[in-house]
Amino acid sequence: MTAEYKVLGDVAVITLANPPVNGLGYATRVGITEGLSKALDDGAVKAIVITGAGKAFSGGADIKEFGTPKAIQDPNLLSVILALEHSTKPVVAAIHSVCMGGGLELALGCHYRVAAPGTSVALPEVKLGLLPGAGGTQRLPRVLGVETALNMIVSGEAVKSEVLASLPGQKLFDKLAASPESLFDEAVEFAKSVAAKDGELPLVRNLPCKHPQGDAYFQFARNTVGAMSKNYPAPLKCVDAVEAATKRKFDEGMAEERRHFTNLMFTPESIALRHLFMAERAASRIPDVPDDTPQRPIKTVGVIGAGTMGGGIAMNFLNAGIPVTILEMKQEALDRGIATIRKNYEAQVKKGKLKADKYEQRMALLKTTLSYDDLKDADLIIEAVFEELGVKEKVFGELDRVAKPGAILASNTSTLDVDKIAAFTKRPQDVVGMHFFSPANVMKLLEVVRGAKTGKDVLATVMGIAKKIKKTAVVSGVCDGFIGNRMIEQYSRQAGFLLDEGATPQQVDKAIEKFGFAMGPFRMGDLAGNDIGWAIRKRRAVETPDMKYSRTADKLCELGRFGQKTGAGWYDYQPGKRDAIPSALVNKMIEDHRKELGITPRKISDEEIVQRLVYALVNEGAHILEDGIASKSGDIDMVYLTGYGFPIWRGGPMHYANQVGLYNVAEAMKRFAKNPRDDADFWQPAPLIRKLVAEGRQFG
Ligand code: T1G
Repeated sequence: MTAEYKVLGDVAVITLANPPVNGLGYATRVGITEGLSKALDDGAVKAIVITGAGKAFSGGADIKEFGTPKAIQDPNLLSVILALEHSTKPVVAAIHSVCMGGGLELALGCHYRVAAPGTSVALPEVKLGLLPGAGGTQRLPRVLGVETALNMIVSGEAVKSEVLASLPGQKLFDKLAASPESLFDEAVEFAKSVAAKDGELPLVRNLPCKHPQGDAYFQFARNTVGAMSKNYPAPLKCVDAVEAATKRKFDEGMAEERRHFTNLMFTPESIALRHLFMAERAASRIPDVPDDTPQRPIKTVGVIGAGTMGGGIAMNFLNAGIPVTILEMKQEALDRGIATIRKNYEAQVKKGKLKADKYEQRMALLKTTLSYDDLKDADLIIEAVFEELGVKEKVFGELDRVAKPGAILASNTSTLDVDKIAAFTKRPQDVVGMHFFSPANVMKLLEVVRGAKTGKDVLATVMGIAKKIKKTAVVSGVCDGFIGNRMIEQYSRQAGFLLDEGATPQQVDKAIEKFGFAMGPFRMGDLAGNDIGWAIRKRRAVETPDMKYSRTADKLCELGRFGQKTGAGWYDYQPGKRDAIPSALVNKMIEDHRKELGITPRKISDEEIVQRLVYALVNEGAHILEDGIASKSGDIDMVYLTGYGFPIWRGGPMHYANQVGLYNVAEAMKRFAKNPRDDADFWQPAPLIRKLVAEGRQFG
C-alpha cells in the first residue's frame, strides 16, 4: 500500500507515500480508503488529516496507470472522494508543494483544506488532452467562482496557494498556514478545532454554483477557447462541463464530466499528449547511465564564439544564473556579440517578459575575453565556432591546453563527427556534442551527442545542466546529422522529388502545413536560407555520392535565390516583407527541369505529399533506432517536436506512425518504392518496421 496511517492523540493521519509525486495509483487509493475505515472505526479518533509525503501533496492520478485496468479499478478516484464526503468525522487536507489534477480533486472531496504558502495548485488535465475527471469541473467553480475556475481548467496552469487564498469569497482554503514547515501542525490543530464543532460537515458539492450572465459568459468562453484550440477537443469540453456545473444538479454535472472524460481519454490528441508527457521525461534517462551517476558541478561556463549561436547559448546559462565567459578572436566580434545579447534582453524587457533588474543581473554574470587562458577555471566550455573540422581542431587543441582537469569540453557542431573532435584532445572522455538549435536561447531542443569515449558522468552532467537551463535534451550517437538533421535530409529529398514529379512548392507547403507543421519545407528553406542545404548537399556529394537528390534546389541556389535574406527563394518576396508569393520564374524552372529529366508531370494528392514527407521521417527514424543512434522512439518524437515543428497533437513522427498503423505505413512505402524515380532503395521499409509489422507490434 502507498499510504501510511497513524494516530496522533485524537487525530488520525493518512499520508500519501507514492514517490515521486504521490500519483493516485491503485495501491495509494486502497491505502486512503483503508486508512479512512480505520479512522472511522476507531472511537478515539475525532478527526482525520490527509497529507502527502515528500515533494508533493499529490501530482494527481497516476499517469503511468492510464490505459491499464488499474486506472479504473475500484476504489477508483471517484469512489475515494465519495468515501471522504461520506465520512462522519471531519477530514482535513493538509496541502503543500504540489496539489494537481486528481490531487486537488481529492482535496476538494475533503471537508476542509489547509494549505502551505507556495503550493502550486492546478487542474492540468487539459495539457494531457483530457479534462478533470474526478469532480474538478463541478467542485472548483463552487469554491473559486466560475470564471477563476474555468480559467484554471482551460489553461491547466498552476496558481500559487496564497494567490487563491487571497481571492475574495474563495472557499478553496479554510486556512493558509504560516509556512510549509508549520503546515502539518497547523492542520492537526485545525482538525482538532473542527472536531469539536456540532452540525453537518461542509461538503463542496452542496455549495451553490451560478454565473450572473451565464449564457453570455459561456458563449464568450466558447468563442475564445474554440479559437485557441482548433486541433484539440478537450478545452471546449472543459467549458461544457463547467457550464453544466452552473445549470445542472451536482450529480448530473458529474455525469456530464464523466462522459467527456471517458470520450477524451480515447482521442488521438490525448493519447499523443500523454505519450509526450512520458517521452519528455524518459528522454532524460540514458539506458546505460544509471540515474544516480555522479554529476560534475557546473559553476562557470565558457563559450567560444560570440556569433548568433554562441550568444544564444550563453544566454541560456545566464538565464539560469550561471556565470559565462565568452571568448572571441577579435574585440569587434566580441562587441557585436554582446550587443546582440543586450538587444535580445532589451526586447524581452520591452515585451514585459523580463524585469529590468533581472536583465542587469544576467549581464553582470557575463564576462568576455580574447584569451583562452581566461577559460582555465570553467567547468563546462562550449564551442560554437565555424562548422569546419580544421577550425574545431585548433579550438580543441587550445582547450586541451588550458582547460582544468575534469572540465567538460562540448562542441555545438550540427553535423561533424564528435569522435574526430574528441581525438583532437588527450581527454576524449570529457568531450561531448551539445547541439543547440537556432535561436539557441529560444529553441527547447538540445541534442547531446555522445562520442565513443564520452564518459557516463559527462553525459549525466550534461543531461542535468540541460534540465537546469530548461532544455529538452535527447542523447544521440555519432552519425551524419545525428537524429534531427539526418531525418530532415530525407524529408527534404522527398520534397525535391515531389517537385520533379509534378507538385509546386506552394502545393507541398500547403499540404504539410494543413497536416500541422508550422511551415512547409520550401517556406522553411526560404526562412533559414537555401544555401545551408546547398552546402550540405555539396559536402555529401563528395562523401556519399550515391545519395540522389532533385537538382531543383541546386538550380535555385545557382540563381542566387537563397530565400528571404536575398529577397527571393522558392517564393518571391516584396522588399521588407515576409509574405511568400508563388514565383512564376521558379515554377517555370521546375517545369523546364522536368522536361530535361523526361518526366511527364502528374497530379499528386495532398495525401501522397504528406505521406512521402512524414513516412520519410519514419523510415529514417527506424534506421536511426536500428543503428543505435537513438535509444528509444520517444526520443525521436521529442527531437521532431521540439526542434522541427512537428504538430504536438500528433505526438511526433514515430508515435504518428503507430497511430496510422505500421502495416499501413509499410504498404505506402512499398507503393512509393515502385515510383519511377530511382528512389526504390530508400523506400524499402526499414528492417525494424518490417519486424514490428510481422510481429503486430509498434514502436516502443
Ligand atoms: N502520475 C505519475 N507520475 C507522475 C505524475 C503523475 N501524475 N506527475 C509526475 N510524475 C512523475 C514523472 O513521470 C517523473 O517520473 C517524476 O514524477 C518527476 O516528474 C482524474 C485524470 C507534478 C509538477 O498532469 O506537472 O489527475 O519519469 O520531472 O519537474 O482528473 O510532474 O522520472 O520516473 O515533471 O518536479 C494530472 C503532471 C494527472 C501533473 C512535478 N496531473 N506532472 O514536476 O518533476 S491526470 C498532472 C507535473 C489526473 C484526474 C486526472 C509535474 C509535477 P520519472 P517531473 P517536476
